[in-house]
Amino acid sequence: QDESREAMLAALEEVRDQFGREYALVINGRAIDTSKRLESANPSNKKEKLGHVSMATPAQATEAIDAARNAFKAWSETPADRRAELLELVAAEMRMRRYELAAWIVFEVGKPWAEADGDVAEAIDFCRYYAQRVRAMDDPRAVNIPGEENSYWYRPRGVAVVISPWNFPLAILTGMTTAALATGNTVVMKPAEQSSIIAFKLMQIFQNAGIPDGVVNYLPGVGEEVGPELVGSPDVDLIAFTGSKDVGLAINATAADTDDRQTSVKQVIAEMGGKNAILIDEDADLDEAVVGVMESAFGYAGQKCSACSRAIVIGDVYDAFIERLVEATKSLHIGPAEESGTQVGPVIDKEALAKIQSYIEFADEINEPTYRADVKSLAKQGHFIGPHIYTEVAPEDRIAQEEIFGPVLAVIRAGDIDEAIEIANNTKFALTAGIFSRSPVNLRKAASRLQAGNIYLNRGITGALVNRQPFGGYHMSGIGSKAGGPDYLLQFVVPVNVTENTMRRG
Ligand code: TXE
Repeated sequence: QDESREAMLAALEEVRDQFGREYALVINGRAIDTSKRLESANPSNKKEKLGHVSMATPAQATEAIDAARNAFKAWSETPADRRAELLELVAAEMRMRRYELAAWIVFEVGKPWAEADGDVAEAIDFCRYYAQRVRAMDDPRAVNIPGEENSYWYRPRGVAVVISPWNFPLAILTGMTTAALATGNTVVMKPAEQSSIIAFKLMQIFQNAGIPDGVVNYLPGVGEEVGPELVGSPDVDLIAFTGSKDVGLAINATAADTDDRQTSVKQVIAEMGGKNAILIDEDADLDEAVVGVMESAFGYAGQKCSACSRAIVIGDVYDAFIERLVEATKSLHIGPAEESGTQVGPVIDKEALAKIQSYIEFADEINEPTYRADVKSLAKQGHFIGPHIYTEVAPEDRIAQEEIFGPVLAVIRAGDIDEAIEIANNTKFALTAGIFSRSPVNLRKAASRLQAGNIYLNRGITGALVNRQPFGGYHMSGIGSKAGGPDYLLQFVVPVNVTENTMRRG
């Protein structure tokens, strides 16, 4: 414990010494500066500038796609075992640089220590798991029937564009990119503007591992500016996106627009938002429920797609639950992400802060929150807004329907388990859900009827371990199968069946 604390403190200092540097695009292994630069800032301390990142132009997006296209043949013919080996080298370097990478996540996206460390750990898990899966896919299963041999082969789709969000700046970018690379595709990475330096560190690690030039390209840029070229280009075969519903739907529409330039129908994988509910019934262990709801709602200031933004309380435990939840929330330590004791840090930037505040102003008009943390002093130095708990919320209220992506929890009453499940299912999202109960009947009803891709019984609803809880939802929460699961890689390839008449075998 002390050792990792010392290591983290040292890493934070080392990373501070690196502030102020310039970061260029990397296309075909070459660093390319551009005239437009974005300054990356520390959300915990607005005055602290972390560095300048070149922003790509649409023409450079085309260049990056061409580089990936030119590198595709050799990479797709690289044996799966070699591709897997390179990903394992990537994982090894991440493990060696674990504290440095976590420190960058603390500074660039305001994630407290433990969660930043978890982000790095998840990135390592993705590399190792996809390396293992692609090896398993590589031996074509021969399904023999007399006189015939059938075998299954996988072809990579081609050039993949990966567009990632800032809230899991290393894990999600790594997961989507290594899934594409493991299966023989080549990649253009377009990281979120707010986490481009972390993405640069990942690019460095890919290069250090020996992934050939052009196989993966680093294209920081403003989504609205380079997005149309990245998504519309006829030389792009797959788009893997994680981010907001609105952008995901726009990408899906552009990708479907197959004018006569297109050479393939693009595969789109989109992980989008959530409006996730935890149910608490009369048989719940209230202390467990309070911790589970609080951590899922206010961890990383509620900036997780899997976060709990609705607590649906059944029957007469409602008052007891709220009383304990408010007491526990009051004890949360709110502060700069770089301080070891911080449990709730800032939100990502002033635009996010303004969006959350507009929801709070709207909610205050209906009823004052039962609890509102006071962060006045912190708000002078960073983008801080503390946990808010609204009670007696109507299921159709905006704060119970729309994704706020901040530390705002709506508590809703329900008469019984059936009504609670109906309320939980009544949003356009279907990402995560949970229940705290010791009633086998209610647990079974929740597991069989809640509409969500990931359901948790008697524990928090964030945190999906790679290979244990493949992650992803449906309805407006996503398109495609579950990251970190066995089927995920199948979206990046085309299965090919080969049938041989063995009677003719020489
Ligand atoms: O999203 P944005 P953010 C969701 C989360 C929230 C949102 C927050 O619920 O709604 O993402 O992340 C690029 N064409 N999830 O603000 O704005 C942009 O540059 C092409 C759910 O980052 O959608 C960035 O790289 N690209 C998820 C990326 O899209 C465009 C987990 C995401 O930006 C673009 C994490 C355009 N027109 C966050 N406009 C899950 N379900 O797992 C922007 N971008």
